[in-house]
Amino acid sequence: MTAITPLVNSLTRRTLSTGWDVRAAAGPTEVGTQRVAAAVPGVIHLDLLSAGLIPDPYVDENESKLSWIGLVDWTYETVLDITPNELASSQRHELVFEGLDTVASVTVNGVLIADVANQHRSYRFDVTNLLSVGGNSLVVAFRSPVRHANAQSVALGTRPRPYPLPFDAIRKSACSFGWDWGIATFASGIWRPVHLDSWSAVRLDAVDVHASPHGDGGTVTVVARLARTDDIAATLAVTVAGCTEIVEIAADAREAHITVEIADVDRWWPAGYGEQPLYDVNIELAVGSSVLDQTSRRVGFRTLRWNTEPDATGTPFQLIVNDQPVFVKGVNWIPDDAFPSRVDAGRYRRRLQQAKDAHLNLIRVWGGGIYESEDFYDACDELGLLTWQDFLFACAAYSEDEPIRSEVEAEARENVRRLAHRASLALLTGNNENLWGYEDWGWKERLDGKSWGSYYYYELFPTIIDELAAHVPYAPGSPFSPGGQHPNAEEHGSMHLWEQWNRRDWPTYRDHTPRFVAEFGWQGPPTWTTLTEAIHDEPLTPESPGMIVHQKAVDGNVKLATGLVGHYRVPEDMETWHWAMQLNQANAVTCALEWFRSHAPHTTGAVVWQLNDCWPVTSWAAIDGGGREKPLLFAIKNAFAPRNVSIQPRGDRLFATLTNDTATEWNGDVVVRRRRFDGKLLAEQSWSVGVPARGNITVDVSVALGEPKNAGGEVLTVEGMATRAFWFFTEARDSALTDPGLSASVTRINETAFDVTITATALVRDLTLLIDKIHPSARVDAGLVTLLPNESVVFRVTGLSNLDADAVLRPEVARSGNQLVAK
Ligand code: BMA
Repeated sequence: MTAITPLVNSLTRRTLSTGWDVRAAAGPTEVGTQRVAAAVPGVIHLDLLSAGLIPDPYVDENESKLSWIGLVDWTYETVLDITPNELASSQRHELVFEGLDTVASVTVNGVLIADVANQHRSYRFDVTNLLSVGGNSLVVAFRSPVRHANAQSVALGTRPRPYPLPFDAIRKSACSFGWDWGIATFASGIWRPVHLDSWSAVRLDAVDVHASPHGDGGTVTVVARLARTDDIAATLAVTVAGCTEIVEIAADAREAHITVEIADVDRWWPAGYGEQPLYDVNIELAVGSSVLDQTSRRVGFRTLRWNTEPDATGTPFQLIVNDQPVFVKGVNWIPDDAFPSRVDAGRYRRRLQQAKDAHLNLIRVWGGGIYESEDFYDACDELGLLTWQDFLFACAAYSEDEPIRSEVEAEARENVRRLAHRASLALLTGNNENLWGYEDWGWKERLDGKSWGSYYYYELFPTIIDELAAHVPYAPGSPFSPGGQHPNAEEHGSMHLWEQWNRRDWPTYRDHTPRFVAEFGWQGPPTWTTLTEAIHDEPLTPESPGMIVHQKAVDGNVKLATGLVGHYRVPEDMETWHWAMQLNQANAVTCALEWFRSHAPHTTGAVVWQLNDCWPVTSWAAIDGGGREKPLLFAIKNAFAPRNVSIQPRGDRLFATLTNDTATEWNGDVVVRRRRFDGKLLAEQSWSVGVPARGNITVDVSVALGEPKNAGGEVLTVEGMATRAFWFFTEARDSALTDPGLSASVTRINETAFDVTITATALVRDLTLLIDKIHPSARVDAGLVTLLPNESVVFRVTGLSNLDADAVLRPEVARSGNQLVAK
């Protein structure tokens, strides 16, 4: 028993976001050593940019002109004023860094308190004995991440990776060294908030919360780990849905457990399956009647598992939420900005809402980026977007030696803890493509016995998850096959399909019936506005200097062109080239998604590479670096509509698949018609169909329709039940598409919204409004619409205050496949 009476005032948190400056301390600085005001959280590029010392890294050829920044040591400093009362009123003062990017020493009043080198974890340092009344100097001195990574790579032994710089030898976002869609920034900075926590007696150190439903009710368990300055008895109270449970904590206890039973809870469901009720779990640590520390978590009640029970055709990878199988309509996510500190809650919310509006239900956070922020996960919980977070390892072999080994363990523990309570969290995976790389990319010879990361994926991560969050599903990698099969085996687990983009054409997606596709995709340029805001080449061509800087894929432009020529000729003028490549991107992914979806439940999900971009670039993204929607997003939206019909070839026959991703049966009549492009009906047959809830039916539609007499001038439709699919008997380039003869009328809906009705006199393929060309912030709700002669479609255009029909009808705005064919 301690005799003294400890201070029992509550923890105060002071956020240290002001008064920082930064200067070059060593290295090839091109801005001298002047002090510049620094944003915290932030990174050096953004500080130099706001000081007017560098041009925008995203524009023209600035990327390479700014690469010196990554070779410089940057020192951040501030003065922390402490009042006598502040100093005296708490027993303990701790500096909390939520994130330092990346290699830094931290000094308080001239005393070195830490050397750190991991972007992916937070730090808490006891500075009680270093602070004094008045101004206290706080210095965070970053060292060049490029030089550090190079030195580490030599010290640890260099290992196989797809890009020249050793991103694998430093615990820093891999893509900050550049990627096949990413600018290399080599940023340094205090990229997440900094606080001073002052407290006495006892505080909450780590809190693990887990919500699980059973029957109509639910259980919330809370395990709180405590930090103490004093052995003092305390109480822990947990309140959720109006129910409170309290436990006594003995004076020497370091841990407390509470279970709250709730009689009635509403289940959390993924988007498209139900609502997303969330419950606040409020946790209070008190001594007597004084609350010393408190925190909260938002949880949802759902069960979630992946079925990997081998079946007749292999090993499924099937998501089951609340006992309901879920067809995964997914996208891969990369950092939404190469400087992630400037992505705020609103931007996360907008981006994820765009995903939800495209009927997506899962977001995979790719392992070459970051552990996403609380704002990201909050939005996913609220929107019903399931999340899948990779541990941060991508496309490379990683050392298992110190100092990397301990850093990996620390970051994994912290991030498992941080994310485990999330209703949206559906999966953690060990890495991106490393298991596959080890098998197929010649690593074994290169490594010659050196470690490559298998310890992390097969031992460390499962052990940590078992200890801290046993309810969270885990797979050692993406792709991964359970049962010791080749990691990218089509019949087992998850698969990445890259041959189509890299070497084969997109109709060959139909050569594959994977159990689950976790990555596949096709490149296309950003929207015209995003492209021309960033690239000012004169002339602007696919190969002009700025365009090349903003195309990072190996042989990217060659693959774009070879991937197009089977379908459309490569246009000569830039603006038509831009449309052709965007259209081909959309068509490639449409082909794949409709095919994969038609094979449900053999195939249980498709995750498109990739939703977003981190800067303006030609890439696989559906939403570009300016946040604008590319035609690909409409391809995803159409293919993933809750109810849809598509037509595919299987063998020498054509089949229509009706897919019903709703909870009610879908009944009606569908009519199959073969028509001439001018509309004349050549053959027709109808069926009454009943598509079960969450099910598919596939119908052979070749029956009785006969062979086309003029393949390039006929089209097959399957229509009815408020949906329609088209099948063309030849590639568009070989078809008789003509000028569609478009006319338009515009109706104002409100200050910033219009309905645009477009009518086509001739058959039009993939009619799409490149609406950003009318106004940079305009948006349209649909795209890639095919119309038969004399049909109309209504587009809702928002985000602009004036719109007239002539502007919409400009050929560079109202785009179609016809424009790429018709003379
Ligand atoms: C996959 C991804 C990324 C890459 C993409 C496109 O391998 O995991 O590494 O950007 O392909 O090449």
